[in-house]
Amino acid sequence: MTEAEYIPSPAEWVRNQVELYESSGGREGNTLRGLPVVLVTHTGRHTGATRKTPLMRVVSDGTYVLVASMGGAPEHPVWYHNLLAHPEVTVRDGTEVMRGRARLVEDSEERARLWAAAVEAFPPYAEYQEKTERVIPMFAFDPE
Ligand code: F42
Repeated sequence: MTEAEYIPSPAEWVRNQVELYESSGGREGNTLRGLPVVLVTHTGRHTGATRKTPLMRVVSDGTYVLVASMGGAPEHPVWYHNLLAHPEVTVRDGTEVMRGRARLVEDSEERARLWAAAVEAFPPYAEYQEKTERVIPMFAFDPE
């Protein structure tokens, strides 16, 4: 099977973070505002291309939580739609690379628990939720 083409993010700061994170094998470029970041590699729902998205590292009882906050923007980030269409993703956490499925968190109790973990890991998520009318979606990722 041939590998899908990789299309870097159009946002320069994001593209640079992905490049540094990967080229250093996860040893550099792995934080934002001093807090840890993971790198999610996924598939574009229309292009089928490989996409790479850095997100804050949120882990609750071994489950990674992927928070589609996009700074409290009014629309969901594009990667949210990609993950719904193609849930098979890779998560890089520093030097560790894990494959698995991203599952949208829908259960309200689970959501409350994982949201609390997310805000604890990265407090600005709470401000982002206040800034937007959408309910910020989250995916749960359990490594295979
Ligand atoms: N974003 C978050 O939402 N949560 C975080 O915790 C977070 C942390 C973070 C840490 C470091 C960092 O560098 C960035 C961080 N970001 C975080 C920003 C995040 O990495 C994304 O840049 C942001 O969420 C926006 O995601 P996006 O998927 O909307 O990205 C835009 C800029 C983008 O790449 N758009 C592409 C484009 O060309 O416009 C779309 C690419 C794409 O996936 N296309 C699809 C395809 O088929 O290939 C089709 C899209 C469609 O449905 O039409």
